Amino acid sequence: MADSAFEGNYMETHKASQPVEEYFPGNALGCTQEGNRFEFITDNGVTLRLEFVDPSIVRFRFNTENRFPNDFSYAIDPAFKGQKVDAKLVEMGDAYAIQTEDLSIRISKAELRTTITDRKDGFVICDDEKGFHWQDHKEAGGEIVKMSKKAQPGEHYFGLGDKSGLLNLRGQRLSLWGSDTYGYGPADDPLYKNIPFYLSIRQRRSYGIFFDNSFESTFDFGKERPVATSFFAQGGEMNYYFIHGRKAEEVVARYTKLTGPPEMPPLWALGYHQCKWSYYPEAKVKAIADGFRSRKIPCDAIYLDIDYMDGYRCFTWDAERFPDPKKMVGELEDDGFKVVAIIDPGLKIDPNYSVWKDGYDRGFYCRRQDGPLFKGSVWPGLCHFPDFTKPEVRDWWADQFKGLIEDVGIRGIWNDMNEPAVFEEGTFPKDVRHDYDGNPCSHRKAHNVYGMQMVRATQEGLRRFGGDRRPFAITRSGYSGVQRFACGWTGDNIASWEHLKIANLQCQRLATSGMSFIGSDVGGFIEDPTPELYARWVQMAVFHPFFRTHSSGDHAEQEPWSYDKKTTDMVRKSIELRYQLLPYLYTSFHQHVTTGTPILKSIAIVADQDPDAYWRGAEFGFGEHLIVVPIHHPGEGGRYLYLPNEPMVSFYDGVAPKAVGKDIWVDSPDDRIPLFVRSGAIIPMWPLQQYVGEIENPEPTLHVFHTDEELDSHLYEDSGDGFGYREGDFRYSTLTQKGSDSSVEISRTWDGDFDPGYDKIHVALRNLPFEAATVTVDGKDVPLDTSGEHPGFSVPKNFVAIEIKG
Ligand code: MIG
Repeated sequence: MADSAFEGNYMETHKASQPVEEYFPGNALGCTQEGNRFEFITDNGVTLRLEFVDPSIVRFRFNTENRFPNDFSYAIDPAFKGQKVDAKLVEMGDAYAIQTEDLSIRISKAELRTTITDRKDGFVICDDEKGFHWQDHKEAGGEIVKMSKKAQPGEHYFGLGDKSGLLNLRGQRLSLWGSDTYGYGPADDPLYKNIPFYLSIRQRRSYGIFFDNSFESTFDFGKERPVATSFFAQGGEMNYYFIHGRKAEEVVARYTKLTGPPEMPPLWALGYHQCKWSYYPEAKVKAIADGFRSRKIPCDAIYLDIDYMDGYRCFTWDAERFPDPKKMVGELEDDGFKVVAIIDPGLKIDPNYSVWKDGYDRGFYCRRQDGPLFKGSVWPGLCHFPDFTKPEVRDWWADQFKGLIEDVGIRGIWNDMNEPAVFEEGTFPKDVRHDYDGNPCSHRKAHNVYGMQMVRATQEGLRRFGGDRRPFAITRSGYSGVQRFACGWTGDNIASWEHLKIANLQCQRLATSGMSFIGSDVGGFIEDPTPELYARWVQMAVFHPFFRTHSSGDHAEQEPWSYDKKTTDMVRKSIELRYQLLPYLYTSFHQHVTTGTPILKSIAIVADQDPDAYWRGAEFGFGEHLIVVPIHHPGEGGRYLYLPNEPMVSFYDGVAPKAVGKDIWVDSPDDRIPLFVRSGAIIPMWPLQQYVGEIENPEPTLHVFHTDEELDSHLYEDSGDGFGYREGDFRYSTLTQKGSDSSVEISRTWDGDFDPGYDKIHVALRNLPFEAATVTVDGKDVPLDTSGEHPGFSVPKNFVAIEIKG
């Protein structure tokens, strides 16, 4: 029993001296098949339900009482479509085998242990060690359900949401129990979000495990015992999905589809955002806005933190600080600013506060086990907390947004403290009751989904009162699938170089865990950054889908111009690059939405066949064709870095790196970080704007990076807001470049019939290795313009073929 003392041992901390008894499934008595579903029963009363969700996803559900509880999950996307799979059951002497075209799943008759192999070459993909087992949860009832799989040689683990340590999880043990962790460090765990999904990468093969269980859970990647990767939860079912993929990126995409990608965000939300705890009164908010326009630093959104409210009462305004919010928001809108406001879950207990009173009268607040309402202190003082796991409560919460959104014109809602955080005890006591959408339970089960259900209700409010606008919500906490409802930020970090690095790791990791629309508090929330740190952080965050500076009020100013002129100029230049890259980012977002593919791709995912990439953390892919490498240390005029083993060039000057597939030194001046682009890529960019929509129908420029081979790139266009894109009002172009040392051919096809409104598209040749003698567009000769920064030419918006000859 030596190893059982660590595996999810709830008793460990409480009654360490008591021995823990572990139970195992016993011997299979038989197996039945019904279409995609197989059911095994054992002589020990254990049932395993194995179901093919589609050819690459297999669900495993174990029950120890021969009686499965209601099958309900907040994570699985209701829009996800399974697929029928042709699966055959074979009985052998000591095992059963289920065979599909791709996979063979062997289930041992003793203890129901699973071995998943590739049907074609017999490669063992994933193999149970102890397999399913459990122990009784003496205090709370039910079981601590456990699974141990072999940690295979050469196998590495990624994902698990917002963890702040090394990307590669092999050797780590981490837990999921959403926590408000002000000023967390690299060793702190758990943090805010709860995403029980991990990705296994090994040469030749990847797979993922999604443990859909919302109780507190723990994942041990060979820390206690190097031979085993285990996961377990303090209650509920052993209910997990095995997700197969030949490429690591496919596994992430499939997990993201299973739990649901987000919808397209409003395009402005991909611009730069400025936040502070707090900008008030109105005059201050306007001065900040003017600060951007007068210095010509692009910005799309400005934030109101908790001080806009009347005594921190949600859905109210402080009448002195903001006498006419509608007018203020309107004036900011005229100047291209969208206003985002914060909201917290706790509602102040105050009979004169109508929102609290209404929720109280309707019985919408969480109660303790024996009946009384749960009370906890947050900013407004003692509060009650809505039970967001109840559909009627979510509907009521959504209704509260009429004032902010429809009447005042607030464009986005920032959901804070939704772990949920409570000052006294950190969070709710474990006995607090929740509806869990008609599956009543305690806080032990609902804690990790509470924040997600809050943002779900908030998003509904944005939809309900936002007219034709796409909802924009932000969340601090969440469970798998939360990406359908909100983008996220990584909470209360610190203005330190270590935290710049942590922000890089966290954003990559969250993208690996289905949440690509993610960013950090740029510059750090706590304390104030040096000018150099701030500039380096902005340079990295240009490549984080959610791009927002935020800082706490008790520290220094943190606007792009709060430092010296050199820093302001560098920051401006970086934010300008972000605005120029918006069509590329928007295209990546579309790919994320339609296929689930992540926008940020850790280098281990990009180079999943190269073990040299598995322990790296700095380098990451941004969209289809860019590789970004932040500078993590002060005073560094360059760094060692690794690039995937494929032809690429520097984005800045089109020059090839010294080598790919191994460490090289790359210079990096103060005003930019290393940025590489795959040879053959076509990167769509926009002219500079101070905010999205400043230029009506901006004409894109296609930046063409030469190749001797062939490569596809894409451009997605739609109206930038509203829902027409769902009905085909978009245009998704595929641009194929074929090149040689004396010619380039670009051909184009597209889906959708969106008319982008402009006339021309521009082409910039970034590193043509020969002198162009002729340029032909759709059969007509076009003159080459060599007067600009890059040689180029213009083409009609509906061009289909370009030929350049030397
Ligand atoms: O207890 O609203 O993480 O971004 O500025 C602190 C005030 C509450 C925590 C958030 C932070 C926000 C702050 N909030």
